Amino acid sequence: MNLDGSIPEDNPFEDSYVYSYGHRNPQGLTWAEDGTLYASEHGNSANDEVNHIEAGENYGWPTIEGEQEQEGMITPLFTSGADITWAPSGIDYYDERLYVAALRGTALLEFDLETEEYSEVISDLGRVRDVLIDVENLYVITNNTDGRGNPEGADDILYKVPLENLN
Ligand SMILES: [Ca+2]
Repeated sequence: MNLDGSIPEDNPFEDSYVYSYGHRNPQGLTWAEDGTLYASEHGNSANDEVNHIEAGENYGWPTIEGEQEQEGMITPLFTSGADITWAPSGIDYYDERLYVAALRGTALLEFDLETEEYSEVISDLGRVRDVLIDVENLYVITNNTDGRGNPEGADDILYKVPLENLN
């Protein structure tokens, strides 16, 4: 949607705000410096996803999920698979990597877009709801008091971590 409420002229479907579809429970959006759009999404049971979003594409739900494939539908860049739940929430981009807050994964996950591998870079904070990266620092905020976590006295907490301390 344009900021004045009108439909962008280059949207993929005529007279429609719809940009992409077949999403199940998307929780976060972020853009790389070149304008590439990414989204995090909860699967129905495990099969969580990180997708590269392109105009007019169908991201599969409810026909396919996780690593399943079908013509005309997009299989995610990354999926937790059928046995692992991340419950991915907020997402941010930095230096060819995606950083994703994981509620059930209770970690900050780093997805390397070049090697297509991922790892936990911050853990032991409980449920992580969102992540934001500025020039030199990464911020994560926990969500242990949402009724699904095990809050401690000081929860919830916003943490600031220098990027140079991540790896
Ligand atoms: Ca999907």
